[in-house]
Amino acid sequence: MKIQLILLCTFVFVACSTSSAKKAIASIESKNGSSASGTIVFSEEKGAVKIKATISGLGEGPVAIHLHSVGDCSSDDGKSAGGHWNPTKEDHGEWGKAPFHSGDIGNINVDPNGIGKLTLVDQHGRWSIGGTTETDIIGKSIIIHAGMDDMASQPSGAAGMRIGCAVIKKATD
Ligand SMILES: [Cu+2]
Ligand SMILES: [Zn+2]
Repeated sequence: MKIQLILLCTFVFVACSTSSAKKAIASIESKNGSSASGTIVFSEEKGAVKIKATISGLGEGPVAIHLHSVGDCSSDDGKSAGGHWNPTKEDHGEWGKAPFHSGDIGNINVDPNGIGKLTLVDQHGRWSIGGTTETDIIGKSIIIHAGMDDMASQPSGAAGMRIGCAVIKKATD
C-alpha cells in the first residue's frame, strides 16, 4: 500500500512537471448570419488562467462575451451552447464583483474596423484548464452577443442574440 502511494505520487509529480504551461483554444463560428470570426486562447501559469481574444467581423460595440455551459455550437442561433456557465450557482453579474457567474467575462470594445480585443487574467480562482469540475473551462463554450451585457438583468445581462460561438478545447503543444 505504501509503495503504491509512493509510485502514484511520483507519477503525478512527473505528469505535472512535464506540462509547464497549460493551454486551451477556441475558434469562433459565426451565428445568426453574422460575420464574426476569430480565435481565443487560454493559458494557465502559476494557477491563474489568462484569456486572450481577437475577434473580427463585429458590429458596433461594446458586445458581450461569456462562457456558456455546453460545448456545443451546432445550432444556427448558438442556443445549443446553453446558458451562462454558473458552477457556483450565483446570480448573473459583473466579473470580479460577487455575485457573478464564472462565465461572466463582460463586454469587449469594438474598434471602427469591427475588431474587438480582450485580455483578462482570472484573479478570482474561477477558471482552470483541466482542473476541478467547478473550474475546468475545457468542454465549455464562448458566446459573443450582438449587444452589450448590462451586468444586472437576470439571467444573462440582456445581451441580445448570439453572433458567435466557440467550443473550448485543450491545446496540445
Ligand atoms: Cu452569453
Ligand atoms: Zn451570467
